[in-house]
Amino acid sequence: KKIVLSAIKPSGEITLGNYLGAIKNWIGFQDEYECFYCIADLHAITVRQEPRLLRKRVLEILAIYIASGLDYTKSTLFVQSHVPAHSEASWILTCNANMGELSRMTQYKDKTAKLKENTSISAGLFNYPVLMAADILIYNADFVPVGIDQKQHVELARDIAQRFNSSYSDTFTLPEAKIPENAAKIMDLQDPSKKMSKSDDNQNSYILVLDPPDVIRRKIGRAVTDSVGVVNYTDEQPGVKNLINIICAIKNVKPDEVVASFEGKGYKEFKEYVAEVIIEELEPVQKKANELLTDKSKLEEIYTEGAMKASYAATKVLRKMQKKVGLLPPV
Ligand code: AQP
Repeated sequence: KKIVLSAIKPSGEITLGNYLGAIKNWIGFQDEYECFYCIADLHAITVRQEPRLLRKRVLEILAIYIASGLDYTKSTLFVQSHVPAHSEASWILTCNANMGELSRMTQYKDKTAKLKENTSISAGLFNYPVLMAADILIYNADFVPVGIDQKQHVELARDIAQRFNSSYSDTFTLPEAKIPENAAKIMDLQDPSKKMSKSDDNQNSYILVLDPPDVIRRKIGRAVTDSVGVVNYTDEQPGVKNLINIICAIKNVKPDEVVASFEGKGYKEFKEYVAEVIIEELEPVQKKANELLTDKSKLEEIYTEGAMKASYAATKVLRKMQKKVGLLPPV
């Protein structure tokens, strides 16, 4: 079986962007591939987190994973920091990555540009893609389902893998990004020129998977549109285009069909429809996730089992890496 790995970092609560761009697409891989789905808490701490909130979110994400249809009896669901091989492999790969390629990463450039002046930038943020390369390579993942925003990082993982393979000897599978057609990128509701992000300061810019229906209606109602007043699918109307993309990703329909069904109708009606589509999609997920969150011991059981399975796979590759670079066998 081919291997799939993907992750979400608990740097905020899970957004509709994460759900449509990532989780929803992961579900279909479970029968065909051996899947590892991770909660990347070590990636989250590249930016300062409130410790109590971080712990809470990790459990929430696990609950959302399961509630969305990830099956822990088929796939390995685990927390990154529970598998020390990620950190260990990351160091070895850091020594095989170079400053130049890391400086070219657009996510790093965007994130640092967004930080307020005089905020110090952690070396972890710079090294983020190397840790991600470790996440991918220690499972010998063939496919990494991600949104388009993460494609560059997967390509870097591939470059690092190729370099390591040719400097030492064949060690890693070369991973490929798998980008969903429909939901490649969900945009910010307040500024549709940038992607929807869970760590945004403005709560109106995103829909959270656990947002109650009235909050979803309010946020969609406030979503920025334009003065054209006609539902069209065009780059000139990025706000409306984004809402159409959301519908298409959820309902699996084509933009033209959505446009046709709103001919002669205004934005108010259109937005009400968008909100109902989102609510209908998220309600069952919320119900199941909230149920799971009432029994923390079951979630602990699931992530403990996941950590064991993931460690088993990852440690095998890590040992190879250690040996090839010349470290003594572990004692
Ligand atoms: N807006 C989006 N549309 C589609 N897919 C998205 N993803 C993130 N935002 C969107 C996909 O979700 C997966 C997990 O992402 P992540 O949490 O590891 O990192 P991120 O891409 O940096 O996510 P955020 O929400 O923007 O977090 P912050 O604000 O903390 O940086 C990835 O597959 C990503 O493509």
